[in-house]
Amino acid sequence: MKALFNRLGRLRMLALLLWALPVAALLPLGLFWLWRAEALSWWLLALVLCSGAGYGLQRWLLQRDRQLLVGAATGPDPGWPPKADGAWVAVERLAEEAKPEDWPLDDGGRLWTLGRNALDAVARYYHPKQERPLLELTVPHTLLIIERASRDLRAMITDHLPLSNRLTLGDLARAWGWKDAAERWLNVYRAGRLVINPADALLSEVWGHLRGRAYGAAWTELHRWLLREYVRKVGYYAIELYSGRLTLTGGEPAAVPTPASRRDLKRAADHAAPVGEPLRIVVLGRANAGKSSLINALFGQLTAATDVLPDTTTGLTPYRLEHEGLTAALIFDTPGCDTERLGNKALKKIVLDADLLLWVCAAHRPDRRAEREILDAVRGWRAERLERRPPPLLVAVSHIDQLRPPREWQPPYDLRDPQSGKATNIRAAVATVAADLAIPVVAVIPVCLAEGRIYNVDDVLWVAILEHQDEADKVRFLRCLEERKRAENWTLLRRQLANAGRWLLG
Ligand SMILES: Nc1nc2c(ncn2[C@@H]2O[C@H](COP(=O)(O)OP(=O)(O)O)[C@@H](O)[C@H]2O)c(=O)[nH]1
Ligand SMILES: [Mg+2]
Repeated sequence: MKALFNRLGRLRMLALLLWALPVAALLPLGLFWLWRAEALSWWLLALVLCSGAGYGLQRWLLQRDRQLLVGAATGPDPGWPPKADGAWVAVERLAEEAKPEDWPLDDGGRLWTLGRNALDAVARYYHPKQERPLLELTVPHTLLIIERASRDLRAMITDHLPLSNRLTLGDLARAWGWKDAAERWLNVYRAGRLVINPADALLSEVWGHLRGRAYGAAWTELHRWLLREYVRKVGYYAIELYSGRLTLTGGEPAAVPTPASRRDLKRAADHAAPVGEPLRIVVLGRANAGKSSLINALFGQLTAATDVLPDTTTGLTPYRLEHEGLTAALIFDTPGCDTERLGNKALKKIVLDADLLLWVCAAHRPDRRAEREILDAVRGWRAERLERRPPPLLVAVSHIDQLRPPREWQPPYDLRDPQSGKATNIRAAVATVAADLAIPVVAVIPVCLAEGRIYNVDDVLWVAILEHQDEADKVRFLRCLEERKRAENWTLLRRQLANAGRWLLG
């Protein structure tokens, strides 16, 4: 205060005071007038009410902003393979631990460390044996993660924070830095005011205190949100990268068929224009269960699933399957998995290359022990590959027309409320198959596949297949990624070598 006084000079200070005095006098004069008019108590009441309402409104706005921030949290991607679950847990833990007091926003170096910690948590999860797993990341990949995370964070901030398009992080930090200086000046002002008007000063003191606290809380909240989102975003893209979904060359991995599918499409006599990678649906089951009949029934007409010779090496016979609402698909007929024509090794390869499995089980053949053993092995193979999603599995129970009484066949049958002996037996068969094969009842569909007696295929089985298409698409995506990454490594290496050559020769 003294310094200011000296700097401005006495006379200048006097001029300033004279200039400000009439305005400053308005407050005490007004209060005096209110007192004279006996309206001071009303004015005080209005002051209390207005302050209260203003405070309430501000609280509400604050809460609304907080809600906005809560809604704006990055979550794991539903298309990730099971292996990513653990990595996401690590990222979430790190995000929860990020405290505003540990990570000031005006220190770029600290923020970089926080981002690196997130990368490190994911890298450590995918390479637990490496001493410094972060070194496993190539430079272009690290840059790609940071670029994606920043781009997303920018979009989120623009969408969720009011005025953020005009605010920089520096602004926020600076505003906070000024707070101390401002507070010092405010204290001088407060003390002076207390002398002039004790009642008003007291109220505004309380109000100011509350407001100060509210703003302080909002700022801390915002800071914490930014830190958490930053960690989550970096973690998210690191997982995308490690599960192979983030590729350097970009593009949709399922846009072109894999070499295996290209071969199968040719064998399925599909001469149409080249499509993307087809969905691979595989029909499995014992010999004579009705696998070929099921494929015929799915086609809706008899396309003779037997007139194409099976591949002698894989035992698979591909058909091009088309249906309204289904993406391009190949359906594969297989020899009975209980026969010698389909060895364990071949079966495993078939299962790992499938996006959707249809298991056909005959209702009138009660011994399902062998079938259960094979199915358990299939489930084991599916679960082994954590970096891939397991293909969904549907069971079609065939030969339901041969259940007792065998002569009776008068569909449709209401299985929820069976009215006849046949309906009751079909329902019981579904429950038994579900228990024998350890499959949820909802995934078990009774069908009749005998020529001229096709039942439950068009409506129920097709609906179930279409319902599982989304999941099957995700399986297909990850399956294509592996293929794609293999191809990418070669393409990049070739390009880098060519560039290096040009540089050396140039
Ligand atoms: N009655 C009846 N016969 C069926 C049914 N499904 C298949 N079949 C017959 O069972 C036999 C074996 O069927 P197929 O589709 O060749 O079995 P796959 O060896 O599993 O391919 C054929 O004679 C079919 O007509 C069904 O639901 N009911
Ligand atoms: Mg067959």
